[in-house]
Amino acid sequence: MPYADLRAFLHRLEACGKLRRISKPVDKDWEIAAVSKVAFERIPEPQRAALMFERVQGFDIPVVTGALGSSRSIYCLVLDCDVGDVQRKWADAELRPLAPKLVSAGPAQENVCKGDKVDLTRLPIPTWTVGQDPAPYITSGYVITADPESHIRNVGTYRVQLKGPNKLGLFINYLQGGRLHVEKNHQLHQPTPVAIVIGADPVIGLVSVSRLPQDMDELAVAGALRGEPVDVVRCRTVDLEVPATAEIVIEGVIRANEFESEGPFGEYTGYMGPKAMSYIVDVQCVTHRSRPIFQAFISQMPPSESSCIRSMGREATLQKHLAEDLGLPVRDVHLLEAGGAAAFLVISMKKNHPVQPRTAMCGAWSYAPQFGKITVVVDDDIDIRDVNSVLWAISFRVQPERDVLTMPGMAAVSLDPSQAPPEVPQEDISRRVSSKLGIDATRKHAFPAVAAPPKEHLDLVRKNWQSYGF
Ligand SMILES: Cc1cc2nc3c(=O)[nH]c(=O)nc-3n(C[C@H](O)[C@H](O)[C@H](O)COP(=O)(O)O)c2cc1C
Ligand SMILES: [Mn+2]
Repeated sequence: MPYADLRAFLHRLEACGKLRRISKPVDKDWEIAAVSKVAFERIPEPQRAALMFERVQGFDIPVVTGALGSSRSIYCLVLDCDVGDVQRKWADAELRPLAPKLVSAGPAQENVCKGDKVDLTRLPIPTWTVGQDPAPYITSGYVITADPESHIRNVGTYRVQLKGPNKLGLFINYLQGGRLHVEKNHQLHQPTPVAIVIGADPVIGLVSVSRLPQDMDELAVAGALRGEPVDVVRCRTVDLEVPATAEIVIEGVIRANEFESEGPFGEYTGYMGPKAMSYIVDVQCVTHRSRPIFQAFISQMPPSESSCIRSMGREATLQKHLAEDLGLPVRDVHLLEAGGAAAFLVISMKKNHPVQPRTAMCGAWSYAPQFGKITVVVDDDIDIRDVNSVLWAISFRVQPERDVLTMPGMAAVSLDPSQAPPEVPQEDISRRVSSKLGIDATRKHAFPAVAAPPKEHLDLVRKNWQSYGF
């Protein structure tokens, strides 16, 4: 049974012991960020839970963080599958998307505030990097736009700065789906209708943070992932549709060809992302459920919820591309969380031709140009989720002159602070171009046997482990 909404999923998390309710009153302007961060650092990954801040001082709306990706097992609960099935689930959903179903009414519009009644300061939007972010930020908006020509919808999560009771700043980086829609409208000197969804069936959150082909409707992929179409309702003031069971929906328009300073913002790289000249959203309507829940993603320094949810979905779609579309003998792909699930990519393969490692690198770089600034290819005996194992392969299966390549003039990892100092504007072209490093750490010839006690001896000792006094 798919989750009907965010609430149904939170109930499931609670039943699995993966929702922690915090009843102590908290200040949204520093405490939610700090408690979420300490929870991330104190609680080992397998035991991490979503955090429900029930009493946010000055607001009657609770805030939930870590609901979709404070651990891999929570991510798997969203998809309702085992870790080993995540990639298959994504691949199937992309092959057989299921279009959303338009319904005439939904709880997302139980309450409607239009025009003068709109007041975004009544939402408990947290401040994250206190003293550095200029304002509160919505970190888990599912930003919906439509292509002005094809009308194909895009859903993407982009940072949203609170600028006033009915004004937001929206940062959509280059190469992103939503940005293409805005740029097409800019060419025509028209504003871009936008709907920002906060809190919905968690599967919608996962497609929102995942890069899918531009002609693919993320809500249709969400439908396939959940096994039933997503019910959508028409927005009240813009020509868009939103999930019918969303908690909160902000409707507005992105001004045509107007930009305003937005940021800096504490980013997924673990550094402050520079100020940018970003889009301006004039908000004309807010709809919400009765007793809505405000959801936020935990980002900043990896590992974070942001790096967890990005890595799992990105790995799945990249694996499918390399193995199924290109037919390469790729076994596993991993975007290290230390690299914000973007900068550092490792691919394992059962190579049967010496050019395949480089083919895999090029395949990854062309499919996802901003990822894998450092890309390492290893043989399939290496567990690429074990950093030590990867570094072992790099140490002893690589001859730098023969096996390392750099490729200039490639796309940059977004917001990579090694590109340029903070004073260089975000829009500067130098921030978009980067070189790539490829390391072929597969064996190029027969290798000596691995030096370890014979397997039968190790198995015997493992069996009798306690007899050695451990
Ligand atoms: C917490 C979080 C915050 C994000 N913030 C931004 C952002 O501000 N701008 C941006 O371009 N991408 C941001 N992303 C990445 C996009 O969500 C991701 O690239 C996604 O694929 C975008 O959807 P699209 O491919 O349909 O454009 C963020 C992701 C997460 C998980
Ligand atoms: Mn997209």
